Amino acid sequence: MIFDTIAAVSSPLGQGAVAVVRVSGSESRNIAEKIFVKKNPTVKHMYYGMLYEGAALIDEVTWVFHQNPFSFTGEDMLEVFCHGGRLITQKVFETIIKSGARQALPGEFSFRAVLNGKMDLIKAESINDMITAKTDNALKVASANLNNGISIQIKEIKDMLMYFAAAIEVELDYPEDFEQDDSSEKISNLNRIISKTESILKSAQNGIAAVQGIKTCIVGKPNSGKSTLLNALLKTERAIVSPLAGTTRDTIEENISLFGINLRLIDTAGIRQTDDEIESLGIERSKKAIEQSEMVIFVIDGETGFVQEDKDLYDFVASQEKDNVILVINKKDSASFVKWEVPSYITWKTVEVSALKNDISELEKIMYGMLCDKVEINEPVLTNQRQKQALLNAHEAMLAAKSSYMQGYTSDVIMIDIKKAVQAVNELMGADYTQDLLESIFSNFCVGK
Ligand SMILES: Nc1nc2c(ncn2[C@@H]2O[C@H](COP(=O)(O)OP(=O)(O)OP(=O)(O)O)[C@@H](O)[C@H]2O)c(=O)[nH]1
Ligand SMILES: [Mg+2]
Repeated sequence: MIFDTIAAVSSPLGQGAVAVVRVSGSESRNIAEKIFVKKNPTVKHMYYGMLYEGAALIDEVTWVFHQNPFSFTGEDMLEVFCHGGRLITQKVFETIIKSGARQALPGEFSFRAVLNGKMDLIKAESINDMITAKTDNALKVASANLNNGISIQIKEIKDMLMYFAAAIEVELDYPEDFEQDDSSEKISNLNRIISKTESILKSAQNGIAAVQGIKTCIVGKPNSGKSTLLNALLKTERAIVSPLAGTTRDTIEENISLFGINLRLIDTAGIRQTDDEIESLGIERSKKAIEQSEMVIFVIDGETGFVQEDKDLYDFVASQEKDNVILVINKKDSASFVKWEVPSYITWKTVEVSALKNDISELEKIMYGMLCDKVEINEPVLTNQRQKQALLNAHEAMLAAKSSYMQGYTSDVIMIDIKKAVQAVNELMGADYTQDLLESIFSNFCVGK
């Protein structure tokens, strides 16, 4: 595949000893020859030299030229290690752009690596997971997949499906050599593929939780102290807090490591009856956040006690039948704190806290106790919803094929579903993709990766 030549600063912006600028594409060699005044650079040799723009000396650097296909992207690549000041890095980058490259889009290097067959899509995603990992567990999972952990398992499923499809093709081509009613062997082969798929699907939720964070929403009526609690859990002033009810209008999301568990905390708009259009939209989002969260932290304003608005919200949360809900009675430091007996119909774990005074350690312990069994991951796992959905699609097609066998359909009908299953597995690995899908995946990557 031939693309234009791209360049990006691959190290974080800011001041440091060294910064890295990467270039990928067919112009990489010309650019190197031009800016380093060096003809025919030796491949994978680290040079020390001066970087010029025309006659002007820009920086003293080290650099390496990689020839396709033996590079990260599979294209010719140039890597320049310059001094790590903001301005000097920018100048080196601009010199490269003027010499025949364009600014890379987020994730465009990895995107090319996938398109050029240097890695499958799961591995590319695991690189991003590794860069964004905030807990040891997320790092462990990402690093296993970087070593093809889950890719090997998925490839096995694909091979089993292909073998199965090949056997059916032979049978369709030479029907006289086969008995027509030997579907039981096929069903048992299909069952083996289905059960392997199911075991990967079963562990996917833990993988997603480890890498993306366990969705945990903080809900309650306006002014109960949700944003103050978010800040206390984050140990930083992230959300705006004020005595005005209705301060938070939209959901705010942040990740924290709670004793090593990756949590995706969502602060929501306080839920109440309102005619304010924007606030109503926020409340709709709050309800959606509850539906989509694995853990709900239900905050009661300890200064008002449990009022009708809390009861209405209680009914909504209870209707969701969540496993992990914690009732948090906030503002226990306040002189106006009302002691409140939790009614017997509320069976959730309950704790009194003061978000304002950061007195939340009891709450953190309860949260950890509820989730700690979710961090045990000992085998390679899928790590995001896209991957899980693709495998679910494959699973559904396999079940359809099995059901067709049981109902006595002929092999040509069953082949349609087997092909669908193969296609879904290909999508999962990035072998069968749409441009839109790939672009949306890689747009979440950083520039220069
Ligand atoms: N005394 C006391 N006041 C608190 C505590 N937590 C929050 N507050 C106060 O309660 C008020 C509302 O706090 P917020 O955190 O903005 O409440 P909220 O639930 O996010 O409110 P909305 O965004 O409007 O739904 C602020 O004045 C906070 O300082 C607490 O533990 N003790
Ligand atoms: Mg708020």
